Amino acid sequence: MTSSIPPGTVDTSALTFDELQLATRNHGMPLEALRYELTPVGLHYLLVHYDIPAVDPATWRLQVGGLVATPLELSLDDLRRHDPVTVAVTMECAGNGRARLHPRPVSQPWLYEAVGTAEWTGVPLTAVLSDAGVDDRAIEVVFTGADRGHEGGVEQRYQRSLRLDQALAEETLLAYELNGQPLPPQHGAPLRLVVPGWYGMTNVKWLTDIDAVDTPFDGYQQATAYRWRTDPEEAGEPLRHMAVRSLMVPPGIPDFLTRRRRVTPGACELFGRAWSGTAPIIRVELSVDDGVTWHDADLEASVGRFAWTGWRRTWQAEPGEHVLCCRATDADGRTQPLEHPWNLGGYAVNTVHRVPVTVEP
Ligand SMILES: Nc1nc2c(c(=O)[nH]1)N[C@H]1C(S)=C(S)[C@@H](COP(=O)(O)O)O[C@H]1N2
Ligand SMILES: [Mo]
Repeated sequence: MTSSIPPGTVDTSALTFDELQLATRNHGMPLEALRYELTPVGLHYLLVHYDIPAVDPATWRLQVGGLVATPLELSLDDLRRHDPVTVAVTMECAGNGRARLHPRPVSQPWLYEAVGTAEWTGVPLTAVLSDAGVDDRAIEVVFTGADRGHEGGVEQRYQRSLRLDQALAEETLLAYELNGQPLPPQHGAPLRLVVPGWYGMTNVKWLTDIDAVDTPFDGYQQATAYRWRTDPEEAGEPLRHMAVRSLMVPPGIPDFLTRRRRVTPGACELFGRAWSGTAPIIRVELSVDDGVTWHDADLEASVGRFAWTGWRRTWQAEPGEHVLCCRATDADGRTQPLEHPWNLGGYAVNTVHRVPVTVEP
C-alpha cells in the first residue's frame, strides 16, 4: 500500500457504499425546514449508530446505580411524578459538514443539514440523581442506551459519560416527550438524555442505565470517537459544545438533480437561523459575492437560550451567477471560518454556508 491518506478516510468525491448505507438510514433536516422555529418531528435530523432497539415502554425501567446511596429502578410513571420541565434545544450532530472535507472521513456523510430544534419535556437529571444520593467519591456519570453494535473493533452498548458538575447542570434533562408527544422510536423512546448546548452524541437515546463512577469512563464513544485529532496516534480533545454556526433557507427553486438554485431578479427575502453551544448569537452577516463583502442581517428573538436565533435580510437580486454566504458570531466573539481545519473524524465543521444561485428573468 502506497496510499498516504489517513486511515478511515477516502480520497474520492464519489460516495462509498458504506456511506450510502448510513445515508439511507439516517437523514438530515431539509434546509427549507429552517422556517420552523420548532422542527416538526419527522423533519428533525436523525442519527442512529446501530439499530433502533425494541423497547416496551410498559416493562422498561431506568436503573440508577453505581456510587449512589439508594439505587433506583424507575418506570415511566415514576419519572412522570416529578414536575415536568420543557426546554427548547437546538441539537446538531458533531459530524455535520464532514462530507465536504478532503480526504473525507468515512462515516455518515452530512453536508449542512444535521440539525434541528425541538421542545424536550422530562425530568431534570439533578432531581433523579438527588433522589439516588450520589456518593462523594463519584466524579462522572455514565449513560447507557439499549442499542448494541460493533464499532472500531469493539462490541458495545452506546454509552457516554458526563463529569459530575456537567451532569448536575440544571438544564440537563431526562426527556420522555418531543414537541409535546411521547418520544418516537427513532429519537430514543421511551427516555433519552438531553444536554442543551452540546453536540448530538451526548444525548444518549433509549436510556436504560445511569451509573455514578469514580474513574473517568473510557468507553469507545468517549475515549476513541468524538475527539478532535488530526493524527490517529493522538489522544485528541473531546468534542463538547456546539461551535457557532448559521444556515440559510436556499432561495428560489432548485434543479432536481444538482439542487442548484434559480432566483428571479428583484427583491429576494433571505432567511435562516444561527446557534452556538456556548453563547447567544449577537450577529449574522450575509454576503452575496462569495465572502468578499458582508452586510448585517436582522436578528429575531429566540424561543429560549438553548435554541437557534432567526435572521433575515432582503437581497436585490441582479441577473448573473452569485454565491450567497451567511456567517454568525456569538457573544464570546467566536465566528465562522471560511475554510475549515481538517480533522480525522470530520467533527465541528462550522464553515460558512455557501449557496450558489443563478438569477435569471
Ligand atoms: N443510544 C444512542 N444514543 C445516541 C445515538 C445512538 O446511536 N445511540 N446517536 C447519537 C448521535 S451521534 C446523535 S447526533 C444524536 C442524534 O439524535 P436524533 O437522532 O434524535 O436527532 O443522538 C445521539 N444519541
Ligand atoms: Mo452525531
